[in-house]
Amino acid sequence: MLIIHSDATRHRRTRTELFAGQLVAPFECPERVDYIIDRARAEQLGEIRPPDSHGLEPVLAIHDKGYIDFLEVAWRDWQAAGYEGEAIPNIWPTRRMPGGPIPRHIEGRLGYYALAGETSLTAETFEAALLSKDIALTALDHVLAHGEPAFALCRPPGHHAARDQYGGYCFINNVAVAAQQARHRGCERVAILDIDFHHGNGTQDIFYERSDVLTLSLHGDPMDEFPYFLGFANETGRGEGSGFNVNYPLPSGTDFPSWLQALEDATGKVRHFSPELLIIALGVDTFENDPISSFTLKSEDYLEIGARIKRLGLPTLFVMEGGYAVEEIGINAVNVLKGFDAA
Ligand code: B3N
Ligand code: ZN
Repeated sequence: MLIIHSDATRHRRTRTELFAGQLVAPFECPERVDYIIDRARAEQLGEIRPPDSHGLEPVLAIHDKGYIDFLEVAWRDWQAAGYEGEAIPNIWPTRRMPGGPIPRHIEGRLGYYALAGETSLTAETFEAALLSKDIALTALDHVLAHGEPAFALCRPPGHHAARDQYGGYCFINNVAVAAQQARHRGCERVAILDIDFHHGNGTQDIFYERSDVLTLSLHGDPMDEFPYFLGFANETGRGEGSGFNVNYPLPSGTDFPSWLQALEDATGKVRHFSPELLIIALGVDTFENDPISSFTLKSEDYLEIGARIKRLGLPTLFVMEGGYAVEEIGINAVNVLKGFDAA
């Protein structure tokens, strides 16, 4: 399977993540990609190619221009305010003050455009987010041109990023940008199946009123897990999009047989939708030893996941999302791709 990868994803190395009232070393670190690419090479998974530049147009087909402009200048404005740490928000337009205009001050703008507070913004953030979407779009080019699968080794991840919000380590929604680009290039129906441990809130929100992009997500129950405020089973789409969003919130401790039941239901819905392209938001933070998640999948289970996805018989684009058990992330992510290739 073709892999799109860039060493430049290493340039985003933040020092801080806000967790449990402390600034800790971020779980989302450059080594995640090193382990995956090393494993892909060791397993001779396929050719590894760098991304091509795709510009901003595909991004602006999904994201708000004001939001993208903000990402571009946020670090400069944070520094200009005299702040020395990495940029994190500390006030939001919440229920009792949903707010008027977008604030001028960088603290107000950070709160306006952030959906959560754990993700630090730094000098490299904007470039990293652009590179990540180029990785996804280059892999998409291959799938569309040849009908063959491809793996976009994206970092930072994307599925939490909404039209005008970042958070959960995500800035540009790579799967959404790829899906919209596929629509633009003539695919009538696109399905996005999100198998990361966390609900793909950004992806859901972006396509919530559309029937041309089916979104499905298997994830930790938002009553107990990030992102807490979206991802419930009764969120099924709105208006034209009614019936085109499917959530599978699963309890803490979910094991592979239970997870697989949800996957089987989801793949049945994908089949029924009959998309021309399938995009897998591939997170492996469902792994038993993941430090921030609570499912119990084992490394060999990822082979079976790949095989089940292959059975759909669809042109398939894999896009990397989460996974923080760094030493096993390569084995687990590559097992999905190996399972797919072997089936
Ligand atoms: O949810 C967390 C979190 C939970 C448990 C942790 N432990 C036990 C050390 C640490 C953190 N943090 C909030 C940010 C989560 C972002 C998730 C990103 C992701 O993988 N999305 O798919
Ligand atoms: Zn995740």
